[in-house]
Amino acid sequence: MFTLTDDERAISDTAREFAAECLAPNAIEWDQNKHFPVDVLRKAAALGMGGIYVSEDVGGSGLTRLDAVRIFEQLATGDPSIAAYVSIHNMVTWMIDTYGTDEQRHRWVPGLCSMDQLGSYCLTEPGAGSDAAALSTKAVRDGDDYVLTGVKQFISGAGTSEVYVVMARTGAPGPRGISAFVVPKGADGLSFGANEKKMGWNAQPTRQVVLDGVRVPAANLLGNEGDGFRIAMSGLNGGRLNIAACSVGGAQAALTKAVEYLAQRKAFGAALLDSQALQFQLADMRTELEAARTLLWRAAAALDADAPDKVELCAMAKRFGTDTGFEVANRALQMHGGYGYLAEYGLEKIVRDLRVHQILEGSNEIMRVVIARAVVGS
Ligand code: FAD
Ligand code: 2MC
Repeated sequence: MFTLTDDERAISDTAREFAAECLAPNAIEWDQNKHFPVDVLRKAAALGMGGIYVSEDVGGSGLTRLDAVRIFEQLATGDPSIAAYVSIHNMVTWMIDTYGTDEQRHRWVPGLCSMDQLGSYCLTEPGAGSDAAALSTKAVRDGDDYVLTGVKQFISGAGTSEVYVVMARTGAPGPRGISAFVVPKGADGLSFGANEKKMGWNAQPTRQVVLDGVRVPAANLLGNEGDGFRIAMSGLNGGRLNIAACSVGGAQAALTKAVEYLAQRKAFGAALLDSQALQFQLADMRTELEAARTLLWRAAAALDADAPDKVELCAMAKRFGTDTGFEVANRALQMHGGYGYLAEYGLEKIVRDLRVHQILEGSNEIMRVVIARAVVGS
């Protein structure tokens, strides 16, 4: 697992080169102008990144979760916000590929893999975030259709995306009363809130998705009635790994910048890099990132193998990778002194982008809930 084959190395190198050429040079400007670079996303898709672990018969790349975390780490060295959106899009695409009928797969997945159509994942509501099974958006069967009514909160890509996977209640309270639907952008009654003003992740939109009697054919139901929560959660296992990979990649870029900066910055008659106090900090940052990466690869291998402990391993990797990534990036900012606080150095943007990874795709407290349940056996 720790020695990459030539193919695996080539996949990771492709993502790193794409990040260096197409993401990094624009990342600060996209953040400042809140620009969502859909054209650049399509370039990533042309390299196979729109459906990384999606079947090849519908346009996917057919790679592993281990490949995916390496790709997302590399993408995030150029721009964590864009890498994270590509991760969410991949989660949506995988859910339709995995739980859709052949007809659904052929209808929706090719356009998602090419990123001609973007995808959004709609679980959270104003009144149900961490306690996702308490969601109240309703889907009522009416003849050959379902009619969806409710509000989804904080939806990444919303307004721009063409394909929305929406979790809605078709049955009793609790997780087993939830179903998953594919809702296309043009549906009557579907509208979007304002683009939220955020601390980070400014290069991708976050909006409410408002469903006001949205009618979709019953053929848009993914799986069976009542399967929606499990579909949503199984999508998130990989999503959590990818988000942690984005934290590791963002933090690695910050660490690289810190080493370069300390080498050229003089104080007290020498380069700051000569200070052993700072060298020890760099050593710890490198070590902690390597530990996060190692756990991430271990969890990705468990997901690939469908191991019995995959859920808690994904939660551990998400909790540890996102906390470590944020701490390392924040220390790299500190090493830049006042310049770390200026936008043009790119450090403060990485810190702002990585902060939200500790909150979303299941907050790090919820990751502890998941891990603790496995530890105590409840
Ligand atoms: P709450 O659930 O209200 O939690 C508040 C605090 O209490 C948190 O710190 C939480 O960890 C803590 N807490 C809650 N329960 C417990 C407990 N049992 N034990 C200990 N602590 C607890 N959602 C989507 O569905 N799709 C998206 O695309 C999406 N994108 C997002 C993009 C951004 C920029 C943001 C900010 C959020 C996004 N989310 C998305 C929503 C995100 O998943 C939720 O914000 C997150 O799950 C937390 O839910 P909440 O905000 O309602 O917080
Ligand atoms: N993988 C597969 N199945 C899972 C699962 C997982 N990670 N987590 C739960 N399930 C299954 C579980 O096995 C059970 O199945 P069954 O009905 O067969 O028994 C079912 O789902 C219900 O699970 P629980 O009984 O554990 O449900 P509970 O209500 O106790 O909550 C909890 C579980 C707290 C872990 C869940 O609500 C959760 O993960 N909350 C966080 C929400 C979240 O992650 N939101 C992210 C939104 S997306 C986002 O932020 C983006 C940026 C895209």
